[in-house]
Amino acid sequence: MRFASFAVVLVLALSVCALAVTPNNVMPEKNNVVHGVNVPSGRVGGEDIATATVVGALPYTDAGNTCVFIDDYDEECPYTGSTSPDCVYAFTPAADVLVDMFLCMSSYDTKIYVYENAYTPGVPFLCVDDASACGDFNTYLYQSWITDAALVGGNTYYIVVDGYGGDCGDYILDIYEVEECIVECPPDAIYEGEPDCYDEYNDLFNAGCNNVPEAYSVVDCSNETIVICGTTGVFPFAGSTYRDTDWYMLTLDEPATITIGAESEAGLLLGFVDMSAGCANAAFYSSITAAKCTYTTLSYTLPAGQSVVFVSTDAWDLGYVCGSDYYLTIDGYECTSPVEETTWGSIKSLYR
Ligand SMILES: [Ca+2]
Ligand SMILES: [Ca+2]
Ligand SMILES: [Ca+2]
Ligand SMILES: [Ca+2]
Repeated sequence: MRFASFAVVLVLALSVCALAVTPNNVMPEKNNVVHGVNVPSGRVGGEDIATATVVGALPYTDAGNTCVFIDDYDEECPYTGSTSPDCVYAFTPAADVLVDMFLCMSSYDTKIYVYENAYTPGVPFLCVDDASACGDFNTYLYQSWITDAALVGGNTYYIVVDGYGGDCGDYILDIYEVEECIVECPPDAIYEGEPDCYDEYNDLFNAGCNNVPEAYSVVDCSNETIVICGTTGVFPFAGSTYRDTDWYMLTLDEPATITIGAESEAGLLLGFVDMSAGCANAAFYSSITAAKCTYTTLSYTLPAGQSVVFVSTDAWDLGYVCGSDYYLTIDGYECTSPVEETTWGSIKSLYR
């Protein structure tokens, strides 16, 4: 996978400002700020798997400070080499259940991972270090959020609250049941046509400025309302974490207010990209995030010329599995007839 120079510029910019919203596809470099050791306020979770604190009924919440514990474990997702102290919870659901494990309200750079029934170092059942969607709830300091964990009744899940790099501090752990989110493709929709991503997927399909040569899905303007069904997701590629980015090209003869809307099985980033200077300055005019299973719209008055409607996940969260379905609606994108748009005066001028 090769990148246009624009992507490199963005990565450099992101290392300074990790929260900038961009149409980039590769996870930005993490800045190595450790958020300081907080004053230990208590010892709540268990020290290790053998002494794990038992989680009872859901919803469950607990809070404490990891600095008072010992560093027993670490897992890579995708950062390794952490020396952070950790504590452990154990949960044995009576029946199959879909849950979120939420550390967003914590005050340091957390990491969370889960073992199923046994300690399996190197191959955790689930692992999340940074969930940028936490930024919707708290000052984002790289906290963690496991979404849609499918737990099997009767199995025991060891949930490790850990940290990045060596960081530790106050945490709040919430575990709660969630409903499965399934997005159906509306009737009469057209299909994106990109295969579902997978581990080591090389996204050459409608990857826009994130690939050389550039690639776009060209939107047909002949339908009044356009509905496109596509898929997205997050995947490892060449040692980094990537997301499937989908770039839908619009070409306007004159400025027009376009309304886009989308609903997805993953958290989405949705927006209009300025393509007036090509990929060299591709950046959002306007963007919005859409929580999973929540139809969300955005309007913007685009100038004449080319612009892109961008769809991707809102974070480099491997919990956003490849093949997460979405549908995208585009309203206000109409073909303009050259005859209608041409004044009588200018037509006469053609025959002078
Ligand atoms: Ca650790
Ligand atoms: Ca983290
Ligand atoms: Ca796609
Ligand atoms: Ca794509």
